[in-house]
Amino acid sequence: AELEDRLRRALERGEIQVAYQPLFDAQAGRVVGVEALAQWVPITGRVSPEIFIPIAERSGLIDQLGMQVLKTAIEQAQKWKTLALSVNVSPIQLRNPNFPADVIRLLDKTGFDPHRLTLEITEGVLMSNPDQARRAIEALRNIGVKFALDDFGCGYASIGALRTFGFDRMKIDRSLVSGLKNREGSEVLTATISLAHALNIPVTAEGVETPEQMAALKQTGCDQLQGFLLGRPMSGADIAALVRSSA
Ligand code: G
Ligand code: G
Ligand code: MN
Ligand code: NA
Repeated sequence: AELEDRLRRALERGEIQVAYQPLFDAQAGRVVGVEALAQWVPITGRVSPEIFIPIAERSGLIDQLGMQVLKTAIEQAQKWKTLALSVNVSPIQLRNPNFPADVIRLLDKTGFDPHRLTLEITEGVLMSNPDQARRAIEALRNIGVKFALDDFGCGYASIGALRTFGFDRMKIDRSLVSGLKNREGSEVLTATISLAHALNIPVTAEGVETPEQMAALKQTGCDQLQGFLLGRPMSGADIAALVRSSA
């Protein structure tokens, strides 16, 4: 509860920051977008999102946190003109009946092009309350917002979910990418990418850490690459510099 109180105060003071990890077109090698990642760095030392996101989810703070991250990221992305923006959305947020209207209001107020925005969700949300999730996804897709199925291959994400919910992108979990080192792992990865492409869904590979992984992913026709090899989460200013240097 101590951490929860501190998180509540940090949110009130606007102390949750956002880092941006670049997303690269696999063939052209250019930066085509960023993933926004929430960061909390109190003077006592950085707290990992793997700690504070679950706290926010349990304590009812996730709606506020999620909208703060989205607003910060949109305002930042407006300075970049064309880069696509991906933002993570918690299953709890998607279950909130106000979520679609809140996002639409923010897009209206900022004038941000909905087509530049992708919301990343994990399959958990589709299991627990599929009808509510479907309504929220439909309402936002109607105005042009895209949806990515995050962490594919680590849990029980199904082919069914990919089709039924009409995802615009699949993000392959980094555990599948690290499995590339053996033959079985690389066949699973190739099959996963073929599956997405058979459904006309482009694929982003996460957790690309080595040149060998990058080469193998390009070879299999993976569309986008993300990972420490290509770029760590960084400030908005550093993204602008990276775009200038990679243009
Ligand atoms: O930044 P890092 O890789 O440590 O993030 C760890 C986890 O926290 C990832 O699963 C990521 O999706 C999640 N995460 C990061 N930022 C946000 C956010 O703004 N909202 C939600 N719901 N999850 C986030
Ligand atoms: O669950 P999600 O895909 O949103 O997680 C994003 C998290 O993955 C971020 O915390 C980010 O720091 C982390 N991440 C991004 N690239 C890499 C990578 O190449 N290796 C590892 N280990 N983590 C990564
Ligand atoms: Mn993500
Ligand atoms: Na992911």
